Amino acid sequence: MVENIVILTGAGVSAESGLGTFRDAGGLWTRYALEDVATPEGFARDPGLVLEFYSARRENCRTASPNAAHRALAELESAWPGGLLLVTQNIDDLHERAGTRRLVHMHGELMACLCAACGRRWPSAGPMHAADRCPACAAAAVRPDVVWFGEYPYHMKEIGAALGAADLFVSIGTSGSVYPAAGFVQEAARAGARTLELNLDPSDGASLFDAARRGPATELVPAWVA
Ligand code: BJW
Repeated sequence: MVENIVILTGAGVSAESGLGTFRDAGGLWTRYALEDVATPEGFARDPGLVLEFYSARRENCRTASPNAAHRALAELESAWPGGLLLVTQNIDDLHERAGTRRLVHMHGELMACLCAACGRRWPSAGPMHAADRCPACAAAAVRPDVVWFGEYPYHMKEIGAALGAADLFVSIGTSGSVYPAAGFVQEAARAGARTLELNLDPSDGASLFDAARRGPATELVPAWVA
């Protein structure tokens, strides 16, 4: 019997809300070098470029709306009597805006800032500039509160505990190419969970899942939740 569910989402779940994925044709990493905009070294080299990149994504996110997949997951959460944790790799806030409450953003949040000097984090939705100062220590080291390559993702302890207790693990709209998220399917399977992938294309780890359904998230997720 399924009691505890862990759901992992990636950029594919927000694609039909108009937010670009990373590795699909025309995706963000085909237009920007990830070394320049998604690493601490890139930020140190050219903070202005990185802040421009994330300020533009804030603007896109503000004008986007949750889609049928986000809404179906929020409905599942409110109807599900057992344990449920939604782990999103996405930095957008569309799951929250659809009504999901039991979620963690393992790669951080677009609408928040982090001071690279003192570690203070605070909500912030507007454009960011290299001259912006931290409200706590006044350093001009303000960056988006997101997890770049080489940095440690957020909430790993909570995620590990949920995976260890999972009866069902469902991965939605992610290419399975970025660790540690790409390893969650194996972690859940080791704990005895059944595993299901809902994705447009087979992910890098597709063969690791017990079952898979292919198609757009706005069709697959409502059909799975129903
Ligand atoms: C649809 C659809 C539709 C489209 N419907 N589907 C082990 C082995 C090898 C390397 C490593 C390793 N461990 C760590 C590394 C290094 C590195 C890494 O993984 N590198 C790989 C490239 C190999 N990882 C890290 O550095 C991470 N930190 C770390 O590991 O710390 C140490 C540690 C070790 C062990 C435990 C714990 C910690 C940090 C990774 C940070 C990633 N950051 C980014 C940017 C965040 C900010 C931002 O958004 O700008 O996160 S990169 C980017 O990729 C973003 C995403 O969250 C992430 C995943 O992308 P996602 O969501 O899968 O998107 P896509 O575009 O790849 O795929 C979309 C999918 O959707 C496709 O499959 C489509 O088919 C599908 N799709 N439309 C349904 N309508």
